[in-house]
This record gives sequence, C-alpha cells and structure tokens, in this order.
Amino acid sequence: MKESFRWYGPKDSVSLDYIRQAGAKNIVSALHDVPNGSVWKVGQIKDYRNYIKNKGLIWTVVESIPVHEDIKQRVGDFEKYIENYKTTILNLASSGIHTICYNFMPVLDWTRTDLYKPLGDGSTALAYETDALCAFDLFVVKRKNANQDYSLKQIRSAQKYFTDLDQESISILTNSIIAGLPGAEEEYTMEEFNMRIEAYANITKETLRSNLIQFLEAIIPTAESCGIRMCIHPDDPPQPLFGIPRVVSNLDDLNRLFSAVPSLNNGLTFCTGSFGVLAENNLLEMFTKHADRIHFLHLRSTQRDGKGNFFEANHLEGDVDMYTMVKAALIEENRRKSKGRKDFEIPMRPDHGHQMLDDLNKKTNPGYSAIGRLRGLAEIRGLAIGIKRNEN
Ligand code: CS2
Ligand code: MN
Repeated sequence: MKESFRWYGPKDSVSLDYIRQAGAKNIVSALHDVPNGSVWKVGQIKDYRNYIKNKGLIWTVVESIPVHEDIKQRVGDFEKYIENYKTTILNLASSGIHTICYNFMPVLDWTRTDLYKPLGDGSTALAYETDALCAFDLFVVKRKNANQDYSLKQIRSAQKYFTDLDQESISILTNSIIAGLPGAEEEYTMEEFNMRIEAYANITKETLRSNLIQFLEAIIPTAESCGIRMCIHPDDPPQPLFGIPRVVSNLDDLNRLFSAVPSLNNGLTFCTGSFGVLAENNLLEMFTKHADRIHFLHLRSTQRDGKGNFFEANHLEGDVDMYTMVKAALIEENRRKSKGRKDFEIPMRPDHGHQMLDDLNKKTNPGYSAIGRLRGLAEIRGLAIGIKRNEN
C-alpha cells in the first residue's frame, strides 16, 4: 500500500514537514480554495504539486473534486459544471496526478453529531447519535414533514434528548452538522441549509442514482482517455439524512453503479469506516467483489451500539476487522502485480484519528489531528508488515 496522509493545504496545522516524519510519502489533497464547480487550472495544479514536491512528498491522490449540487440534482447549470469537471480531470492528468476521489452525497458531505466525544482513555473521537440528528432535524431545522421520516419511538427519544439540551449545546450541535467538516467544501447558514434540503423534495433514490450514473457516463470516457482513476467515496454515514436519499451505501448500490458504467476508471474509494457503520455490510464481500476497481483505501474503524449510534474507534479496534481488510488489500495488490498492472500499489490513508496527547490542546481539523492519525498509520503499517512476513 502507498502510505498517504491527507493535507488541507498551507493553512493546515499539520504541516508537510510533520507528515514526512509520519513516514507517509504520498499526499492526499485538493485545491481547497477553488470555488465548487470551477475548473482547476493547470498552473494552479502544478504550483500546488511542486510545493508538495519541494517538501520531498508526492501529491498522489486528489480528494476531492466536489460535485456541484446542480449536477446531483440535474438542474440549472449542470451541463456547464460537468464540462468543467471534465476539464479539471484532463488538467490533473496532464499534471501527472491520476487518482481522484469524490463523493455524491447530497447537501452534506460526511456528518457527525459530536466532534469531541470523550473516550475512556482521555482522547476524543468523532461520533454520530441518531437522537441528536433527529432532534436537530425536528426541533432546530424544523424541516417540513420531517416527522414522516422517523418512527414514533425515535421522535419521543429525540424529544427527550432535545429537552435536556441548553442553548450552547444546541449551537454546538448545529455547527457540528452544518458548519462543514474538513474537506466538505460547503458550509451553510440555517436558511441556506433549509433551501438546500427543500431542493431535494422531489428527488427519489432512483432519480439520484440515475443522476449519478448520467454524471459517470459523461465523465468516465474523459477519465479513460487520460488514464485517470475516478474513485467514489461511500456515503458517510451510509443512510439517508434529512429525508434525502443516498446511493453509495451498500453492496447493491455498488453493483448497480459498476454494472451501469463498467469501465475500471469508474472506481471506488474503499472506506472501511463508512461502510462499516451498517452492520449488514459484509466488508470483505464488498471488497472482494469490486477489488479490481478499488483505487484508494481509507482505513479506519467504527464502533456501533446496535441502536444506530457509532463512534470512531481506534484503527485496530471496533467493528471493522482490520486484519482481514489489510490482508484483502495485500492479496489484491499481489493479484494486480501478477497481471502486470502498473497500479498494483494502492494508495491508503489512515482515515481520521482520535484527538490525543498534545493535540488535545490544539485547534485541529476534527478527525484530522496529527497524533491520532500517526497512531493509526503506524498500527496499520505494522499490521501490513506482519501479514507480509508471515506469508513469505
Ligand atoms: C471523510 C470525508 O470519511 C472521510 O474520508 O473525511 O472527507 C471524505 O473523504 C470525503 O467526503 C470524500 O469525498
Ligand atoms: Mn473515508
């Protein structure tokens, strides 16, 4: 696996010099300052790439080129935005970057309700609680007809949860959900958020899926022409939020997506933490079924409580069987190597980590502080070496 680390650009509190010390040679990053929907120009891409190169590192994966909401809904200027997306793909390829991670989650990117859940050992983790999300939806956003999307039991439980919240907790919850987690590239006021959700009122799951497939039919030939591996990131969490469907959550979703557009350039970011939230997702089966098009790995684990809540566990703990997943990745790499595939080494990053040690007193990007990810990377690296040595 190509060890990599996400970097949010020169303003990131975790510098490239620090990332070098973590031992990761590959950088996962994006032109975060380019507005959503605009073309990434060759000059901008090359400057950014060279900045990273001058620190002795390689910009290997783009995460993410955001997909404009007009494309997801197929409204407004979607055709123009698709053309811009294709131009960005070509510009990245001509600058030597060949792997692009993106997602198709409507309105919100990844979502948590608590960014600082205290764990028993003194560190903090990102967490998601259904009561918190439901309470926010019903009593803060006050979405029209929201109660139709929840059971009576859920509504009662959310009511109780909300009664116990003071004003400060409500505003922390609000910010955790709509102020934009790192990489989301979008942040909303309450009014904007309401409008964005409202725009999906008539978009069914099948419409959203068809919009995604039409987007892929438009861009994958471009990706093929210039050797770009597109890899979609799964929904996080893998379930509808605010009554809006999500279409990259389970094996059935993947099967439909890849049978509709079979090119291997239409690939997947296998995020064990995102898929792992659904108990019915068999990660090994999903991995094996689509192994040949996994172009990027996000390795992390989550711990479910059986009631729809979860928190991000240490990388080798929680519900994800990391041994099995790393082994599957190494098997796939060997398979590719034996077939002469040049992309046999799959870029992998420790996806998120706990806020711990010195980072507890620093302002960091939630999930993206240095030490927690360093721990995750080191554990996964050790695991991979152990598996390889054991087999030779
Ligand atoms: C998140 C997201 O799970 C994750 O990796 O941190 O930033 C995710 O990477 C993006 O939504 C992918 O487009
Ligand atoms: Mn991920």
